[in-house]
Amino acid sequence: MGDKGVGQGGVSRRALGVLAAGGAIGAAGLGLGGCAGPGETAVAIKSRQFPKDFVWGVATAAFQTEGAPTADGRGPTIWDTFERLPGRIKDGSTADVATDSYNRYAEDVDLIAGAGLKAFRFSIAWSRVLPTGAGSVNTAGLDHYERLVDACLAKGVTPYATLFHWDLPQALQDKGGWSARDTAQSFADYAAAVASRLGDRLKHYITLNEPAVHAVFGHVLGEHAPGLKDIALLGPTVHHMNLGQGLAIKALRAAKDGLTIGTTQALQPCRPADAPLAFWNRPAATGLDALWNRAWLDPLLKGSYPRLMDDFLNGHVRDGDLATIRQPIDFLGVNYYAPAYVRLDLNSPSHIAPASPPKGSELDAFGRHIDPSGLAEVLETVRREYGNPPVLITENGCSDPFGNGPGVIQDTFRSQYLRRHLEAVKGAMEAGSRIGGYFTWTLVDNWEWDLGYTSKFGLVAMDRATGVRTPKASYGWFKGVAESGTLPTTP
Ligand code: IFM
Repeated sequence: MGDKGVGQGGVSRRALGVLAAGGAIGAAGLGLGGCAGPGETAVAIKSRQFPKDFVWGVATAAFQTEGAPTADGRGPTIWDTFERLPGRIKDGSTADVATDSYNRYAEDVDLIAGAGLKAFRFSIAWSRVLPTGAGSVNTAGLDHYERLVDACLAKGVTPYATLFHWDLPQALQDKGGWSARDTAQSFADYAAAVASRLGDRLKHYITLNEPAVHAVFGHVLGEHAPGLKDIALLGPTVHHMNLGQGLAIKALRAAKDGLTIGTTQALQPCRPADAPLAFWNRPAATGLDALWNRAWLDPLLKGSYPRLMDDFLNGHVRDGDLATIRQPIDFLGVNYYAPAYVRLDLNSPSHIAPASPPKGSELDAFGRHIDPSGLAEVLETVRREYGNPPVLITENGCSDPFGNGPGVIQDTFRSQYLRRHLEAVKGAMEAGSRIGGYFTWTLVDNWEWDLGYTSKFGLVAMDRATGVRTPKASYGWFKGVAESGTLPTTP
């Protein structure tokens, strides 16, 4: 594994995968197919029947699917810039076409409805609504999302819109991006513009998607846009994203009554590597937990930052900020893929270095540890330590083995992965967690950030030359679950 820490330049992509839900590591050499592994993780559940009103859905993001980067006045984003820098994207691709969903949205909605799913989580591209991130609203951009929302409603699919899924308008980045305090207010203004126009029919909002990934991978490790490697940016970026979220929640509520508003966090149990010497690595695990999980949950749900964030945040938190951030939410969105393993690295500014899962762990095609108990663990933490808020699982899924060929259509490994994680969800519900829904990642194989088109998380494969979509076996399996509300014992 890589041997450099968070906050030190040059960390390898392979090492980072275990550090972040949004990161993925190349595992071509592992000889593993998809997400299938050698065994089961025993999760005892009393019943396999989910409540009738449980929300079954699928999640996507604008930059990974829409394409059409200049259509109808869209402004450039940080990912348009980053993907063109040499060597940044594994297969040298861009998302200029992606799944062409800006044009094919109706087909996508048909696929969602055809799978018996009642909810679609997509993201709105900030730079379609405000091409330079602030200032005058681009009506044509909002027209597109109105058409998408109407298409969902016409098919009985409830739209859930994420307002920020990493595609910051480039013009805002040019003024400092999220490390600049003004971006927080611009985000709130953008949220208000969306709700004022669409709030009569778009009722469900998610403010931020996985801000930990954006802050760490984009500003400290340089693996994601905006490609910065400066640990001094961590504190201001974290705080201004939290502040922007608080201001945006207030702005949404001021713009329209009756909205349902949440946030989506990439929660990971942070585990010290190398048992039985794990005690030595425990401070690194505690440190990552503070930075990755608690720096977002604590200010929102408890009104404070973890003490371990003090040095990073010094000088950035003003009087009144914590009250602004602590807004009531209607649900907490939890994205879960794998636990993180870390070790103490005294040479790294953060003292945290990524590490491998324990020997013999079951790994997916990314080298991620397949461990549904990690999902149970984060859900229990949310229940016990954060006042048991209503939760939606807003992402969970796995990739086909790496490659540029067509998607794997007989993807039993995916159904198996989903089934095992849904068992963890059901177990958490039986233990008292207030989980109201589950969105799998994702609908159609799309553009996976720095991995380009080499990883495929979809229930549906796509021929990149023609855009033709072909449902995989997991599409039919998930449809059965959504339509019956019953979790089968197979595959
Ligand atoms: O594709 C990403 C998504 O954008 C954020 N969560 C993790 C997914 C899979 O890596």
